[in-house]
Amino acid sequence: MKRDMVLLGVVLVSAIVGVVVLLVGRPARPSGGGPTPSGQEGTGQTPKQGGVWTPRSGHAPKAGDEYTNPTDGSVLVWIPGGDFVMGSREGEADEGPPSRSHVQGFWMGKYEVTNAQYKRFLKAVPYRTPGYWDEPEYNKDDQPVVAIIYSEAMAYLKWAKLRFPAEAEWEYVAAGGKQFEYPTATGKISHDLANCAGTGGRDVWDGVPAPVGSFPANPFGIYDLAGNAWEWTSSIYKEYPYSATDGRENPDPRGTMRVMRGGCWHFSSGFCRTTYRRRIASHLRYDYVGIRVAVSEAEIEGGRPAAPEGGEE
Ligand SMILES: [Ca+2]
Repeated sequence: MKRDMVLLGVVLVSAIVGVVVLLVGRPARPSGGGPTPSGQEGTGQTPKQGGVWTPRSGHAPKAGDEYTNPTDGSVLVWIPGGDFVMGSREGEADEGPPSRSHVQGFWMGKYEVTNAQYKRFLKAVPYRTPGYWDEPEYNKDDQPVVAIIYSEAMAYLKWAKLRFPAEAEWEYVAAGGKQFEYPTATGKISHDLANCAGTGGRDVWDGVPAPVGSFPANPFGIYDLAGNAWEWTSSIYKEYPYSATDGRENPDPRGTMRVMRGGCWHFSSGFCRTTYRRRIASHLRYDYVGIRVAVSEAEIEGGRPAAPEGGEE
């Protein structure tokens, strides 16, 4: 069990008083993790299957269709666009005011990016290894890659020809089309539904990340939005209402506070709430922060241009 109680104390106190400044990063340790050819394999229940889609399918993807990104092996699920209410009046002050938001259809990673995938990246692009890369609690192929800073995650995404989900995209999927309070299979939270701090039920991972896909998928067929690795988004932390065009989607990683979503194995389940926003400085490295991928159809080589706004569904 990897617990830095001082760090945990600092972080929890920060959360409680609302001074959410994550001051203490953990440095990466040098290592020489070898590459493996394995792709992305979940170990949990199989969700409802869509079809297999490729840019050569000759038709628009449908909800639940799966596309496998050839570079990194990420399986992505087609999320049909739609409207939803982003934010909440009942959570922290920065979760409101709630506002109606539109999300274009896009592809979202079915699982968190795994260590096996990150090994493929490191084999292709010599790069700094993540923190804890040599430690068996963290470095199994089917665990999510963690302890990477924002710019390292961006380097992975550039190589993979993918991107982060924006905060609005993440929350739209997390709500499950049903305004779920928690981004799980049922909208509730328990150790049968997510890997959060502590154990119980299906959650047998005490203080470590679980293999991706160890819990049931959400209604869109996406795993581990709640818990396991906390997930970087592309969005700079700013007040609501969310607007993709007000500068918060500027990709320059320098000196920014980004939003991460979904809670993690290291924190209690309340942090997994669908609308909970966690700000994190882009240079910080934590052993509970990982990568969720996304891509628009138009960003895939051979994919179709984006549908005009409002004319998609
Ligand atoms: Ca997660």
